[in-house]
Amino acid sequence: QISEAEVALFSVSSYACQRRTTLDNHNSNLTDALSLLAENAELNNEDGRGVAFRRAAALMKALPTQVISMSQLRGLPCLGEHSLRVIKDVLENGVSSEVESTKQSKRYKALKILTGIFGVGAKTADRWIREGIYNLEQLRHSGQTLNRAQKSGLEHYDDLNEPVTKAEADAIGEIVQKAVDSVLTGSQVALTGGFRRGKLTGHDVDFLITHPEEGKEVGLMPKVVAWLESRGFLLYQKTTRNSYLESKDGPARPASNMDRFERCFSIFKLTKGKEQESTQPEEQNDLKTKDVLRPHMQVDTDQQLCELSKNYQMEAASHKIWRAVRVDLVVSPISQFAFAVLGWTGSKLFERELRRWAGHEKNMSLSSHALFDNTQNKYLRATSEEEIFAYLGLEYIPPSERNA
Ligand code: TTP
Ligand code: MN
Ligand code: MN
Ligand code: MN
Repeated sequence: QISEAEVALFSVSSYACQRRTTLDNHNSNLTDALSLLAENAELNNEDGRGVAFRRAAALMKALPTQVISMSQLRGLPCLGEHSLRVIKDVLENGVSSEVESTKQSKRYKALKILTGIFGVGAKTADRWIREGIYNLEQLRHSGQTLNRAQKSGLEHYDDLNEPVTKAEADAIGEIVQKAVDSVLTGSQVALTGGFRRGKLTGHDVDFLITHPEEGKEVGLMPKVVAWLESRGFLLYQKTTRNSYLESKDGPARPASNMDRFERCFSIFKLTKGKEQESTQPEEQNDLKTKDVLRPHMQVDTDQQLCELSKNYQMEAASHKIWRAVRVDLVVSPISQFAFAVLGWTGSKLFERELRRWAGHEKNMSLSSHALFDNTQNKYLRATSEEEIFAYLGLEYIPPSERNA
């Protein structure tokens, strides 16, 4: 038993954008539990609950040591009744009963599997579940109409659910740089997203493309995509025009340079190993069933067949010389580049908290395009992330400490 006096109390700011959150998490038992409940809430379209659990998890990630007693949490922000109950359960019993029952639930498992398909969101997954579809096998046999993204997502399901490594992100970065150099000299490519924050793996790779001369970036995305496509680097792509002017989250803006933000959701075909210099990805080695299922093999039972099929799939996977990787490409004019870099570096909660801070504490509107001061009724120009933090009255937090 620890006495009151021995307990170390924490002092933590209430906005995640005021805190330094590295990848060094001393409370992963607690943050895993809270993150799972956040995810479950999001999968059920309960956004308010989702944010509450995300904030609680982010707060626990920012603590400098491991929490051992509830009394240490006294006075901390962001911890609601529900989150405290979950934390208490984990501290006292090693696990949270709510987390365990959620993990076991048929609905949660199905939502995870179905939203694991690129192009499938919580709403589509919910509709399928109501129609009795709980897994990929049932989906494949259901006769459901899938859109182009979902077809691609289903086809590359295993690859896309396999974490992307930093080495793979760098290899793709080289290809993107080459594409961009080829279509417009002087263009710049920046790695954003989780990899910019120092994460060792990610669910995708995010790039921001710009050109130092304002206006030169116009029309760049279709050219980059055409270059990549003609060399067989893309398994899927969907390019979207900038919709900034029509969007509700940005301030209304008269300038015309705002409708130039373009973005491309893609699936890359990444050749494994060091063959990256070759601009033409080689065709997959066709592994024939006979290589694994040799003629002399007797298959008597379903279990044997299942075992052989598993071996075959493992063999096939190990022979495959390429993998599918989700890649996000965004083109920004240089005048908005600092805002775009800040907006695309994440984490998602850090971004959400920056915008909340700007609105609630500074009467400003922050987006990935601009910062508007509602008091002075003007846009605040910036060419670096440091300037944006300064406008917001925040201490500069480097990307590696934005892992809220
Ligand atoms: P993600 O790629 O979704 O997340 P991540 O890179 O932090 O983590 P992961 O390793 O799982 O890929 O998003 C990266 C950032 O991009 C995120 O901070 C928010 C921003 N973003 C937008 O601005 N608009 C969007 O529509 C999306 C999806 C992301
Ligand atoms: Mn530490
Ligand atoms: Mn990412
Ligand atoms: Mn992304």
